[in-house]
Amino acid sequence: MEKAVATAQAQPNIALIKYWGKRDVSRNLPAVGSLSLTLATLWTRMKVEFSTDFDRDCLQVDGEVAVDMLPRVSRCLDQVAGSNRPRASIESHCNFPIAAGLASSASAFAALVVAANKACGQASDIFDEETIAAVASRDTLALARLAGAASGSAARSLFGGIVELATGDDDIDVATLLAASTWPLRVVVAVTERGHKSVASGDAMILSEKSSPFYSSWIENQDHDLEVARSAVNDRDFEKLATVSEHNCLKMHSVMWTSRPPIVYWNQGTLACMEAIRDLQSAGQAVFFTMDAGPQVKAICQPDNEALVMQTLSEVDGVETIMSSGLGAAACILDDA
Ligand code: 2P0
Repeated sequence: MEKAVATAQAQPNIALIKYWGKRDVSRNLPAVGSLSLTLATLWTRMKVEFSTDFDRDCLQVDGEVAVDMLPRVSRCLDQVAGSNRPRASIESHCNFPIAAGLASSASAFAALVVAANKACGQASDIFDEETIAAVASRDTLALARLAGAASGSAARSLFGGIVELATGDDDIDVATLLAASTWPLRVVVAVTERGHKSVASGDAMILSEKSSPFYSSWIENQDHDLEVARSAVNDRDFEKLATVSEHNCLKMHSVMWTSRPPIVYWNQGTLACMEAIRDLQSAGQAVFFTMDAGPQVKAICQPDNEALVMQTLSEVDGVETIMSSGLGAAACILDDA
Protein backbone atom coordinates (compact mmCIF):
# COMPACT_ATOMS: atom_id res chain seq x y z
CA MET A 1 0.00 0.00 0.00
CA GLU A 2 1.28 3.44 -0.96
CA LYS A 3 0.22 6.13 1.44
CA ALA A 4 1.19 9.56 2.75
CA VAL A 5 -0.15 11.00 5.99
CA ALA A 6 0.24 14.16 8.09
CA THR A 7 -1.68 16.03 10.81
CA ALA A 8 -1.80 19.79 11.31
CA GLN A 9 -3.41 22.18 13.76
CA ALA A 10 -4.68 25.70 13.15
CA GLN A 11 -6.39 28.23 15.36
CA PRO A 12 -9.39 30.29 14.26
CA ASN A 13 -8.97 34.01 13.86
CA ILE A 14 -11.28 36.88 14.72
CA ALA A 15 -11.33 39.80 12.29
CA LEU A 16 -11.36 43.33 13.73
CA ILE A 17 -11.37 44.89 10.27
CA LYS A 18 -13.64 42.55 8.37
CA TYR A 19 -13.52 40.68 5.09
CA TRP A 20 -16.94 41.05 3.47
CA GLY A 21 -17.23 40.86 -0.31
CA LYS A 22 -15.44 39.06 -3.14
CA ARG A 23 -13.43 40.64 -5.95
CA ASP A 24 -13.34 37.37 -7.91
CA VAL A 25 -15.80 34.65 -6.96
CA SER A 26 -14.16 31.88 -9.01
CA ARG A 27 -10.75 32.41 -7.37
CA ASN A 28 -12.37 33.43 -4.05
CA LEU A 29 -10.35 36.65 -3.90
CA PRO A 30 -11.58 39.12 -1.27
CA ALA A 31 -12.78 42.58 -2.32
CA VAL A 32 -11.18 44.17 0.75
CA GLY A 33 -8.21 43.69 3.03
CA SER A 34 -8.74 42.62 6.64
CA LEU A 35 -7.00 42.55 10.00
CA SER A 36 -7.42 39.77 12.55
CA LEU A 37 -6.36 38.18 15.81
CA THR A 38 -5.28 34.53 15.68
CA LEU A 39 -6.50 32.78 18.83
CA ALA A 40 -4.53 30.46 21.10
CA THR A 41 -6.82 27.97 22.80
CA LEU A 42 -9.45 27.13 20.18
CA TRP A 43 -8.26 24.77 17.47
CA THR A 44 -9.03 22.48 14.55
CA ARG A 45 -6.82 19.43 13.98
CA MET A 46 -6.83 17.81 10.55
CA LYS A 47 -5.32 14.46 9.64
CA VAL A 48 -4.93 13.93 5.90
CA GLU A 49 -4.01 10.52 4.50
CA PHE A 50 -3.57 10.01 0.76
CA SER A 51 -3.56 6.42 -0.42
CA THR A 52 -3.69 4.66 -3.78
CA ASP A 53 -5.92 2.10 -2.02
CA PHE A 54 -8.78 4.57 -1.48
CA ASP A 55 -11.36 4.77 -4.28
CA ARG A 56 -12.88 8.06 -3.07
CA ASP A 57 -12.30 10.92 -0.63
CA CYS A 58 -13.85 10.52 2.80
CA LEU A 59 -14.26 13.22 5.46
CA GLN A 60 -15.06 12.76 9.13
CA VAL A 61 -15.72 15.74 11.39
CA ASP A 62 -15.54 14.99 15.10
CA GLY A 63 -16.08 11.29 14.37
CA GLU A 64 -19.11 11.74 12.06
CA VAL A 65 -19.05 11.31 8.28
CA ALA A 66 -19.56 14.79 6.77
CA VAL A 67 -20.88 14.48 3.23
CA ASP A 68 -21.96 18.13 2.81
CA MET A 69 -18.52 19.61 3.38
CA LEU A 70 -16.65 17.01 1.33
CA PRO A 71 -16.81 18.68 -2.16
CA ARG A 72 -15.19 21.87 -0.82
CA VAL A 73 -12.52 19.87 0.99
CA SER A 74 -11.84 17.72 -2.11
CA ARG A 75 -11.46 20.85 -4.27
CA CYS A 76 -8.97 22.28 -1.79
CA LEU A 77 -6.96 19.02 -1.86
CA ASP A 78 -6.94 19.18 -5.69
CA GLN A 79 -5.35 22.62 -5.42
CA VAL A 80 -2.69 21.39 -3.01
CA ALA A 81 -1.95 17.95 -4.46
CA GLY A 82 -3.09 18.19 -8.10
CA SER A 83 -6.33 16.86 -9.55
CA ASN A 84 -4.68 13.51 -10.39
CA ARG A 85 -3.84 12.95 -6.74
CA PRO A 86 -4.66 9.73 -4.89
CA ARG A 87 -7.90 9.86 -2.93
CA ALA A 88 -7.75 10.94 0.70
CA SER A 89 -9.17 10.18 4.10
CA ILE A 90 -9.57 13.37 6.14
CA GLU A 91 -10.30 13.43 9.88
CA SER A 92 -11.14 16.74 11.51
CA HIS A 93 -11.46 17.52 15.20
CA CYS A 94 -12.52 20.85 16.59
CA ASN A 95 -12.74 22.02 20.23
CA PHE A 96 -15.42 24.71 19.61
CA PRO A 97 -18.83 24.95 17.82
CA ILE A 98 -18.62 24.57 14.03
CA ALA A 99 -20.31 26.99 11.56
CA ALA A 100 -21.71 29.34 14.18
CA GLY A 101 -19.70 32.46 13.48
CA LEU A 102 -16.57 31.32 15.26
CA ALA A 103 -14.44 31.04 12.13
CA SER A 104 -14.36 27.25 12.07
CA SER A 105 -13.80 27.25 8.30
CA ALA A 106 -10.72 29.44 8.83
CA SER A 107 -8.99 26.99 11.16
CA ALA A 108 -10.28 23.98 9.19
CA PHE A 109 -8.93 25.01 5.78
CA ALA A 110 -5.69 26.38 7.23
CA ALA A 111 -5.05 23.04 8.96
CA LEU A 112 -6.17 21.10 5.86
CA VAL A 113 -3.73 22.87 3.54
CA VAL A 114 -0.79 22.53 5.94
CA ALA A 115 -1.47 18.82 6.58
CA ALA A 116 -2.06 18.01 2.90
CA ASN A 117 1.05 19.85 1.76
CA LYS A 118 3.16 18.01 4.34
CA ALA A 119 1.63 14.65 3.40
CA CYS A 120 2.45 15.23 -0.27
CA GLY A 121 6.07 15.73 0.64
CA GLN A 122 6.19 12.41 2.53
CA ALA A 123 5.63 9.88 -0.24
CA SER A 124 6.83 11.16 -3.56
CA ASP A 125 6.09 7.87 -5.33
CA ILE A 126 2.32 8.45 -5.35
CA PHE A 127 2.31 12.07 -6.64
CA ASP A 128 3.32 13.38 -10.04
CA GLU A 129 6.56 15.35 -10.55
CA GLU A 130 4.79 18.66 -11.00
CA THR A 131 3.03 18.31 -7.64
CA ILE A 132 6.21 17.28 -5.85
CA ALA A 133 8.03 20.33 -7.24
CA ALA A 134 5.14 22.64 -6.28
CA VAL A 135 4.98 21.24 -2.74
CA ALA A 136 8.71 21.65 -2.19
CA SER A 137 8.63 25.31 -3.24
CA ARG A 138 5.69 26.47 -1.08
CA ASP A 139 6.30 28.96 1.70
CA THR A 140 3.72 30.11 4.28
CA LEU A 141 2.32 32.78 1.96
CA ALA A 142 1.80 30.19 -0.79
CA LEU A 143 -0.05 27.96 1.70
CA ALA A 144 -2.09 30.97 2.87
CA ARG A 145 -3.13 31.66 -0.73
CA LEU A 146 -4.26 28.05 -1.16
CA ALA A 147 -6.21 28.19 2.12
CA GLY A 148 -7.72 31.54 1.08
CA ALA A 149 -8.92 30.09 -2.21
CA ALA A 150 -10.99 27.62 -0.15
CA SER A 151 -12.11 30.08 2.55
CA GLY A 152 -11.03 33.72 2.54
CA SER A 153 -10.53 33.99 6.28
CA ALA A 154 -8.45 30.77 6.37
CA ALA A 155 -5.50 32.57 4.80
CA ARG A 156 -5.12 34.58 8.02
CA SER A 157 -4.89 31.46 10.23
CA LEU A 158 -1.62 30.49 8.55
CA PHE A 159 -0.08 33.28 10.64
CA GLY A 160 -0.01 33.95 14.39
CA GLY A 161 -0.63 37.07 16.48
CA ILE A 162 -2.19 40.11 14.82
CA VAL A 163 -2.42 39.48 11.09
CA GLU A 164 -3.13 41.69 8.09
CA LEU A 165 -4.41 40.42 4.76
CA ALA A 166 -4.02 42.78 1.78
CA THR A 167 -5.82 42.32 -1.53
CA GLY A 168 -2.65 42.58 -3.67
CA ASP A 169 -2.45 42.93 -7.47
CA ASP A 170 -3.01 39.35 -8.59
CA ASP A 171 -3.40 37.47 -5.30
CA ILE A 172 -3.64 38.20 -1.59
CA ASP A 173 -0.70 39.11 0.63
CA VAL A 174 -0.83 38.03 4.26
CA ALA A 175 1.61 38.55 7.12
CA THR A 176 1.85 38.92 10.88
CA LEU A 177 1.70 42.57 11.86
CA LEU A 178 2.52 42.03 15.53
CA ALA A 179 3.65 38.84 17.30
CA ALA A 180 1.24 37.31 19.82
CA SER A 181 3.55 37.97 22.78
CA THR A 182 4.07 41.67 21.96
CA TRP A 183 0.58 42.84 22.94
CA PRO A 184 -1.21 40.39 25.25
CA LEU A 185 -4.81 41.08 24.21
CA ARG A 186 -7.55 38.72 25.39
CA VAL A 187 -10.62 37.61 23.44
CA VAL A 188 -13.70 36.60 25.44
CA VAL A 189 -16.28 34.77 23.33
CA ALA A 190 -19.91 34.83 24.49
CA VAL A 191 -21.76 32.02 22.72
CA THR A 192 -25.43 32.98 22.39
CA GLU A 193 -26.47 30.10 20.15
CA ARG A 194 -24.87 26.78 19.34
CA GLY A 195 -26.54 25.95 16.00
CA HIS A 196 -25.34 26.18 12.44
CA LYS A 197 -25.71 29.62 10.90
CA SER A 198 -28.73 30.49 8.72
CA VAL A 199 -26.86 31.75 5.63
CA ALA A 200 -23.35 30.67 4.61
CA SER A 201 -21.10 33.73 4.66
CA GLY A 202 -19.87 33.24 1.07
CA ASP A 203 -23.43 33.33 -0.29
CA ALA A 204 -24.28 36.24 1.99
CA MET A 205 -21.34 38.30 0.68
CA ILE A 206 -22.48 37.83 -2.91
CA LEU A 207 -26.02 38.83 -1.94
CA SER A 208 -24.69 41.97 -0.21
CA GLU A 209 -22.76 43.02 -3.31
CA LYS A 210 -25.83 42.53 -5.49
CA SER A 211 -28.41 44.19 -3.28
CA SER A 212 -27.11 46.43 -0.47
CA PRO A 213 -27.04 50.17 -1.27
CA PHE A 214 -24.25 50.48 1.32
CA TYR A 215 -21.91 47.94 -0.30
CA SER A 216 -19.93 50.39 -2.45
CA SER A 217 -19.20 52.76 0.42
CA TRP A 218 -18.21 49.77 2.58
CA ILE A 219 -15.57 48.88 -0.03
CA GLU A 220 -14.43 52.49 -0.52
CA ASN A 221 -13.78 53.13 3.18
CA GLN A 222 -12.00 49.90 4.03
CA ASP A 223 -8.46 51.12 3.27
CA HIS A 224 -8.97 54.00 5.68
CA ASP A 225 -10.13 51.66 8.48
CA LEU A 226 -7.20 49.34 7.81
CA GLU A 227 -4.76 52.22 8.02
CA VAL A 228 -6.20 53.40 11.35
CA ALA A 229 -6.20 49.86 12.77
CA ARG A 230 -2.64 49.21 11.57
CA SER A 231 -1.38 52.37 13.25
CA ALA A 232 -3.31 51.51 16.45
CA VAL A 233 -1.65 48.09 16.50
CA ASN A 234 1.80 49.54 15.86
CA ASP A 235 1.29 52.05 18.71
CA ARG A 236 -0.52 49.49 20.98
CA ASP A 237 -3.28 52.09 21.21
CA PHE A 238 -6.25 50.14 22.63
CA GLU A 239 -8.74 53.04 22.46
CA LYS A 240 -8.01 53.71 18.82
CA LEU A 241 -8.23 50.01 17.91
CA ALA A 242 -11.52 49.73 19.84
CA THR A 243 -13.13 52.66 18.05
CA VAL A 244 -12.19 51.63 14.52
CA SER A 245 -12.98 47.93 15.12
CA GLU A 246 -16.49 48.51 16.49
CA HIS A 247 -17.21 50.95 13.69
CA ASN A 248 -15.98 48.52 11.03
CA CYS A 249 -18.02 45.66 12.53
CA LEU A 250 -21.21 47.75 12.63
CA LYS A 251 -20.66 48.89 9.05
CA MET A 252 -20.33 45.28 7.90
CA HIS A 253 -23.53 44.32 9.72
CA SER A 254 -25.27 47.38 8.21
CA VAL A 255 -24.35 46.07 4.77
CA MET A 256 -25.79 42.67 5.75
CA TRP A 257 -28.99 44.17 7.19
CA THR A 258 -29.57 46.30 4.09
CA SER A 259 -29.16 43.36 1.70
CA ARG A 260 -32.32 41.98 0.10
CA PRO A 261 -33.47 39.76 1.67
CA PRO A 262 -31.80 41.07 4.85
CA ILE A 263 -29.05 38.98 6.43
CA VAL A 264 -29.38 39.13 10.20
CA TYR A 265 -27.01 36.97 12.20
CA TRP A 266 -27.72 38.56 15.60
CA ASN A 267 -30.14 37.38 18.25
CA GLN A 268 -31.34 38.99 21.47
CA GLY A 269 -28.31 37.67 23.34
CA THR A 270 -26.05 39.46 20.84
CA LEU A 271 -27.70 42.81 21.56
CA ALA A 272 -27.71 42.21 25.31
CA CYS A 273 -23.96 41.46 25.23
CA MET A 274 -23.30 44.66 23.25
CA GLU A 275 -25.22 46.63 25.86
CA ALA A 276 -23.27 44.99 28.70
CA ILE A 277 -20.01 45.90 26.94
CA ARG A 278 -21.21 49.49 26.49
CA ASP A 279 -21.89 49.61 30.27
CA LEU A 280 -18.38 48.33 31.00
CA GLN A 281 -16.96 51.02 28.68
CA SER A 282 -18.98 53.69 30.49
CA ALA A 283 -17.47 52.45 33.76
CA GLY A 284 -13.99 53.03 32.29
CA GLN A 285 -13.14 49.46 31.26
CA ALA A 286 -10.94 48.92 28.19
CA VAL A 287 -13.07 46.47 26.22
CA PHE A 288 -14.78 46.42 22.83
CA PHE A 289 -17.04 44.09 20.85
CA THR A 290 -17.00 42.49 17.46
CA MET A 291 -19.41 40.05 15.77
CA ASP A 292 -19.04 37.99 12.60
CA ALA A 293 -21.36 35.84 10.49
CA GLY A 294 -23.11 34.49 13.57
CA PRO A 295 -24.71 35.66 16.83
CA GLN A 296 -21.68 35.18 19.09
CA VAL A 297 -20.09 38.26 20.61
CA LYS A 298 -16.34 38.56 20.93
CA ALA A 299 -15.14 41.01 23.56
CA ILE A 300 -11.56 42.16 23.18
CA CYS A 301 -9.96 43.22 26.45
CA GLN A 302 -6.73 43.02 28.40
CA PRO A 303 -5.43 40.53 30.98
CA ASP A 304 -6.28 42.82 33.92
CA ASN A 305 -10.01 43.07 33.13
CA GLU A 306 -10.55 39.68 31.47
CA ALA A 307 -12.13 38.12 34.60
CA LEU A 308 -14.55 41.05 34.93
CA VAL A 309 -15.53 40.87 31.25
CA MET A 310 -16.08 37.09 31.49
CA GLN A 311 -18.14 37.44 34.67
CA THR A 312 -20.24 40.27 33.21
CA LEU A 313 -20.98 38.46 29.94
CA SER A 314 -21.73 35.16 31.67
CA GLU A 315 -24.58 36.91 33.54
CA VAL A 316 -26.19 38.30 30.36
CA ASP A 317 -29.53 36.73 29.36
CA GLY A 318 -29.10 34.48 26.35
CA VAL A 319 -25.43 33.68 26.90
CA GLU A 320 -24.94 29.91 26.87
CA THR A 321 -21.18 29.56 27.25
CA ILE A 322 -18.18 31.79 27.74
CA MET A 323 -14.77 30.99 26.27
CA SER A 324 -11.61 32.98 26.51
CA SER A 325 -8.32 32.99 24.66
CA GLY A 326 -5.16 34.94 24.26
CA LEU A 327 -3.48 35.48 20.93
CA GLY A 328 -1.93 32.37 19.45
CA ALA A 329 0.47 30.90 16.99
CA ALA A 330 0.46 30.11 13.30
CA ALA A 331 -0.90 26.87 11.88
CA CYS A 332 1.59 24.05 12.33
CA ILE A 333 2.29 20.36 11.76
CA LEU A 334 1.57 18.05 14.68
CA ASP A 335 3.70 15.05 15.38
CA ASP A 336 1.61 12.03 14.40
CA ALA A 337 3.18 9.97 17.13
C1 2P0 B 1 -14.00 37.86 8.54
N1 2P0 B 1 -16.04 36.63 7.86
O1 2P0 B 1 -13.23 38.75 8.16
C2 2P0 B 1 -15.42 37.91 8.03
C3 2P0 B 1 -16.31 38.68 8.94
C4 2P0 B 1 -17.37 36.61 8.42
C5 2P0 B 1 -17.64 37.99 8.86
O2 2P0 B 1 -14.37 35.77 6.73
O3 2P0 B 1 -16.68 32.64 1.38
O4 2P0 B 1 -16.01 31.60 5.65
O5 2P0 B 1 -15.30 30.90 2.52
O6 2P0 B 1 -14.25 33.02 1.68
O7 2P0 B 1 -13.84 32.77 5.08
C6 2P0 B 1 -16.19 34.37 6.92
O8 2P0 B 1 -15.94 34.08 5.62
O9 2P0 B 1 -15.82 33.04 3.59
C7 2P0 B 1 -15.49 35.64 7.16
P1 2P0 B 1 -15.49 32.36 2.21
P2 2P0 B 1 -15.30 32.76 5.04
O10 2P0 B 1 -13.64 36.98 9.35
